[in-house]
Amino acid sequence: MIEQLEELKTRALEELARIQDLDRLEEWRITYLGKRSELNQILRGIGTLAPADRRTVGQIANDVKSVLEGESAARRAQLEQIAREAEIARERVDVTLPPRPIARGQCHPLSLITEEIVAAFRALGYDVVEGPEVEWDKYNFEMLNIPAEHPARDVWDTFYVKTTDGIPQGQVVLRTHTSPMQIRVMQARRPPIRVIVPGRAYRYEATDATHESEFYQIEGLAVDEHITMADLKGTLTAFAHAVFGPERRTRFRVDFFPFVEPGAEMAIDCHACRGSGCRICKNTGWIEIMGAGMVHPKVLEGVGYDPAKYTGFAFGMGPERVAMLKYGIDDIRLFKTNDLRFLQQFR
Ligand code: YSA
Repeated sequence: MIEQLEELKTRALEELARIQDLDRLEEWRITYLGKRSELNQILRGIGTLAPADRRTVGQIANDVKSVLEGESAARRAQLEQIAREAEIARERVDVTLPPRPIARGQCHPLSLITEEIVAAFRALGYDVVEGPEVEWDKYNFEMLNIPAEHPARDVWDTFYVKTTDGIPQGQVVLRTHTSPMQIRVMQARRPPIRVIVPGRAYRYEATDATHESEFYQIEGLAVDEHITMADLKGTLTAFAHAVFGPERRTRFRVDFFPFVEPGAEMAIDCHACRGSGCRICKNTGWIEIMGAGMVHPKVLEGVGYDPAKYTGFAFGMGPERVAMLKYGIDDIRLFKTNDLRFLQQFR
């Protein structure tokens, strides 16, 4: 039996030395150390031996068992280490490879120009407010001194919104300009007021290179005691210098809007030809950029302000047109076609 144990030990250790993977090692364990292994049978049979042999054989059998257990544990540790190293080698990442470029989004040119215009007015102390695009006729026209049937309504080709819930037809419009926000702001606040209102406006107009039926406007309003036309000119000239450059000259000429008196149109000298006349300025040397004026006393009265105490100025411009002038874009429709070759030029 002692010989059998020695032979078993030698055989098991030789086999163990040849094992190269963990599955095979498990098979080996079952064969040599498992419940039904030869060694286990010997151990179980020890009780049947003569008492004198029992001790010696038991001692040797237990030694064989602990040698096999120790050696197989060492082999297992070795094989696990090899497997780990192989896995690490398989998953190796070459950190020196250049990364794939990340596609970055960017702001739309209209967002950029709007931010630039808004920043110019913020620097002058203006708040930014926004208002509804679906508007009451009362704010879009009536309270801006444009009563029903007034010929000035023809200037704004209006989309009327179908109404329900007992609201009479013709009372709700898609705002044709951002000017109704003048009324909403004056009703909600008391002077001094200085606000700038970017937002969408809608007109029932045929689309061409300079017109869309859905476009943006940026409205401005300042109301306080002692505001004069000089404040209007100073403010709008500061804006033109901030957005178009400090060397720009400005020109104010009389214009008519029912909600201002006097009304003005503001132009800047053409940046392309420096005022000498070219295709962009239609040979006039000047480019018109916005409507403006002193808030009409009737408009002030309409919101409960005393025109003897308060005066103010207002203005409205189209950021698409400002962007077109600044960047030399010749068709307003380019802003909406989503052509990346166009959009990626503005960062
Ligand atoms: C005037 C005086 C004030 O005290 C305050 C505001 C105004 C502006 C007035 N509410 C208004 O809407 N004037 S406007 O009809 O001449 O439009 C102003 C600007 O909006 C235009 O200069 C143009 O840049 C832009 N715009 C108008 N219709 C457009 C358009 N842009 C693109 N497509 C259209 N269909």
